[in-house]
Amino acid sequence: MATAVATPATTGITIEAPAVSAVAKATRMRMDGTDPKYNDWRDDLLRDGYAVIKGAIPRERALQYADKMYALAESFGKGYDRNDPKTVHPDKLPVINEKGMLLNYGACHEDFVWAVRSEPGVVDTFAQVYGTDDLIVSFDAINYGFACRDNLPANKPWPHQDQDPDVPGFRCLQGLVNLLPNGPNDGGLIVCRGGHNSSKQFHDDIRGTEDRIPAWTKEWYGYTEKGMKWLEEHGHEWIKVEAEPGDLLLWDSRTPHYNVPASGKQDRLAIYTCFMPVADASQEDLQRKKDAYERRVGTTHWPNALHSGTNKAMRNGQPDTLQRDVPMNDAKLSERAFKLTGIPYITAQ
Ligand SMILES: O=C(O)CCC(=O)C(=O)O
Ligand SMILES: [Fe+2]
Repeated sequence: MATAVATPATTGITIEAPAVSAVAKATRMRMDGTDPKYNDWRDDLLRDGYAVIKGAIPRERALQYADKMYALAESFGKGYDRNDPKTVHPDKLPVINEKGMLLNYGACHEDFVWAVRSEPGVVDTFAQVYGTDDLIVSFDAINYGFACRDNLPANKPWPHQDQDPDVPGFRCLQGLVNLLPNGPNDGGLIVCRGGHNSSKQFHDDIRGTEDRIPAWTKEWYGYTEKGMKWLEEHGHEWIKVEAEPGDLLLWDSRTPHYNVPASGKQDRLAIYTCFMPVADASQEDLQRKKDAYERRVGTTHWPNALHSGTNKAMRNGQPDTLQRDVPMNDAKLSERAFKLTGIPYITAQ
């Protein structure tokens, strides 16, 4: 089947990422039970496996990014209109999975997505965790958690961790920037409090005793009913994280989590932002990352581009009638944002 290629508009307003401020860097967090007390959100992260950094992006700017994100969904011209809840329908939207993720169409390289990734309050938070400014960022999805869900496929619970269960210890810190008011009924991230600290014990207990949920990558593990029971028996509670526009949510990749659908009238819009020190990536990783960047495709949340995606959107097993190989508004990267692609750290050509 032939597919029409939508020509992205080039007249959109380009958001340039603000400059990153200099922050006093602590040493790298150890995340292994030997960290000192920090008297800030880092203590929450260590204790609970997740933390909320309030106002990482100023509220007004977060709302502007939300506006851009709505405009992107409308730009496909399929009929979605943010002011008409009836248009929250798969036929009127680009391909968005039941979990709310827009994975194709170059969306993860839109200017506003890069602007969010390179917001000083976001980058500096990760710099504080890792004790370095030399960081790379994932080219991860953006999430439309629509409130009016009558015509959308169900988003059933998918408790998981985004880390190989056979490789214990802290390896990756995941993040998302929340763009709209996000209360108890507004959908979004739900985490199993303290699950990161029980992770090794959990996997040692459960390994080989259950039928594993199939995973497409080693860096993913799905919690079965048996696993969920274990977490409950070990005193872990599931917490729906609440946030304001501009808050940054962080979680340890060992912490069990998933997202829940909205049940009220408020949409949930989020942009995943996951960073790691460039020193933790190999030159091969950086080459793969460069390739993903140049093709404007996505990655998973792993910033070392372990896997990269495709911009080819598939709808019900067929290529979508609308395709975009490049973003509607390609980002003009600041020097700091460009460093986050990892490209300047490639030594061999
Ligand atoms: O949307 C969320 O809050 C969580 C998403 C998530 O768990 C993932 O992308 O792996
Ligand atoms: Fe996840």
